[in-house]
Amino acid sequence: MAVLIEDIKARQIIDSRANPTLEARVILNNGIEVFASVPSGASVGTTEAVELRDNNPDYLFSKSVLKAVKNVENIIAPELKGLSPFNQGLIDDKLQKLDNTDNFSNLGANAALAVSIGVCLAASRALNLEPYRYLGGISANTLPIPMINVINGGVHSDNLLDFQEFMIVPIGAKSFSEAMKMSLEVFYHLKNILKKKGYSVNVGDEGGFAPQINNAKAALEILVEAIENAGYSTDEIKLALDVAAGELYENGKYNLKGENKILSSCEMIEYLSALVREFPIISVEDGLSDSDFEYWKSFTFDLGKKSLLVGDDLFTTNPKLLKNGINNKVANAILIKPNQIGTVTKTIEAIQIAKRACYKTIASHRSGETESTFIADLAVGLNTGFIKTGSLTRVDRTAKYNRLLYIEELLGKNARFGSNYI
Ligand code: 2PG
Ligand code: MG
Repeated sequence: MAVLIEDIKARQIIDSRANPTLEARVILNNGIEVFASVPSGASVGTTEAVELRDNNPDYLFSKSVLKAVKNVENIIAPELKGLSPFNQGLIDDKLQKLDNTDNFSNLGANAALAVSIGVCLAASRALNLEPYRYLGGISANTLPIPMINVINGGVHSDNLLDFQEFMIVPIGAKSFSEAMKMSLEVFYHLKNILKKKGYSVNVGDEGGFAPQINNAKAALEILVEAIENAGYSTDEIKLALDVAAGELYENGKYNLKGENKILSSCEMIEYLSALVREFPIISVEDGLSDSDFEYWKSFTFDLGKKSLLVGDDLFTTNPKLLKNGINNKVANAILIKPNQIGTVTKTIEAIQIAKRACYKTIASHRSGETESTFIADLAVGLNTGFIKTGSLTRVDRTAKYNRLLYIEELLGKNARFGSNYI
């Protein structure tokens, strides 16, 4: 009997920030049923695929996703019923055609992606394969290097830090589990340092601490201290930043309110370059705004040899925007967020384009998450090299790390770790 999609259901569930989000349930004719839910961002790139919300002010602050739920059940499901779940490309193409726009502004990227991931998971289950194996085949053996967001700022917290994420990157680890162990140790030491200095150790949206520090340099100094107190050197554990500069960009300038600085594009480049010179930073994400494209060229020219320059809002996982960036020698790495583009197929295309151009790839969560572990499998399946999925607290974040620990165990002695390859 051929394995076919029998039905697709959807419902509204709750994300880690108490916002509604969407979960699809894909049912196959052999009795297999899988769930797939989608995350949601707070710092959203202007070119992201559209997350459909109901905008009904009388219900859940306009944030409900009941229209998207209906779109799955009334528009998408009837078209996909009877199709093979193994033809991901055809299904994703159908989703795009049904929507009839590039950015899913009709059906909603939340509706489309939940279905797209659901079909992928159902297909892997039908073949009795783990999702990473289904996605990547026999060569999918490499665990990504985690970029762990231990201090939250920007729109992910209510402190005064202008930059959104301060991450530790345990590149000296020999394995993914060792990377987790090293990072946990730094996390405990960071907590102690913050406590001693009288800061709050409550956490922000992505599970990192959100102390009332008001400048990047002070946060970076504390991170270096935590790494050293944990007994590691800054050769073994590096730092990464997500500036999320689009959130700071006002009238052609970067307004760093916490630091009380208003910087031109050139000054912002100089400021970030100085931080990279002073601290063991190996990656700077969205160091400039996505609307500051011309200066991205000088930024890449100046800093691209010393650091990963990661395009998140800059590329929004969009193959066309990435190609344009590559042609213009802008950035040298891309953040991969499936919900920015709306389908598994387009997500994979973006990863492949990046790799062909020698751009590094980082599989990423969103600041509003669910218990889904799909990006962990995506990172191994597509060998992204890196993953960014928040801190070491909050189950919405640790679910992904725990899934990677399990994949490492499944791979046994075949398991490889990204840092051996950078
Ligand atoms: C980012 C992400 C994830 P958000 O900017 O990289 O950390 O945040 O989901 O809010 O866009
Ligand atoms: Mg970002």
